Amino acid sequence: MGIVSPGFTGRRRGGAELPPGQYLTHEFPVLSAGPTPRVLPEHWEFTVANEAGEVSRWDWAALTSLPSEEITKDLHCVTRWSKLGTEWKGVSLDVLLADVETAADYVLVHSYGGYTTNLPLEDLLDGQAWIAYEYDGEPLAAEHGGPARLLVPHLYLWKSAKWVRGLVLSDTEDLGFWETAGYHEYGDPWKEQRYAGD
Ligand SMILES: Nc1nc2c(c(=O)[nH]1)N[C@H]1C(S)=C(S)[C@@H](COP(=O)(O)O)O[C@H]1N2
Ligand SMILES: [Mo]
Repeated sequence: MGIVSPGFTGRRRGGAELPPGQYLTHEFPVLSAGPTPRVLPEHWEFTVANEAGEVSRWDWAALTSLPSEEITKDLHCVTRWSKLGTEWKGVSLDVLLADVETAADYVLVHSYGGYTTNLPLEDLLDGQAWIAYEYDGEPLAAEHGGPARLLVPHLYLWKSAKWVRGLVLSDTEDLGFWETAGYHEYGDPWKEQRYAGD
């Protein structure tokens, strides 16, 4: 005879509940819409352009000399896998955007290789997003976005642009690669915002 807990609906593991429609994996699948760009750290740069077109730049030495954080986060991919407790090191977007003058509401994230994704600027602030360059204590592997990727784990993982090269801040919302193809413009896994209109 099984024991059924009344009212139990979420699947729990280590106290964490999975968002609706997700399953747990211990793998770290690679999902890339094209070939893996090979960007050497010495050729890497990250730029932020504000709505006035003013550009701030960081090369690899500048990025890695900024204060970094070690963070542990759950990842939720729209293809339904979730991976819990992943460990990263990176620089908070709060640090990178501190001196950027802007009143913009939206961001289009650009990657080496041409991938783009959009999100509200406020979702990059207040300890919600990082430019991550280590995974599990090692330099971030190229197939997972190395040398550095955006990590914005409270949204579906397609928002976490691998091989990130810059942000363009804007008063209007321009859609990125998957958002243009019919995926949700925001992508909250807890609200199951997979496709436009969800
Ligand atoms: N530049 C770039 N970033 C990207 C993608 C991509 O194709 N290109 N795929 C996105 C998608 S759909 C997912 S699920 C995650 C996968 O990250 P992973 O390959 O490290 O698991 O990267 C996201 N970031
Ligand atoms: Mo994805």
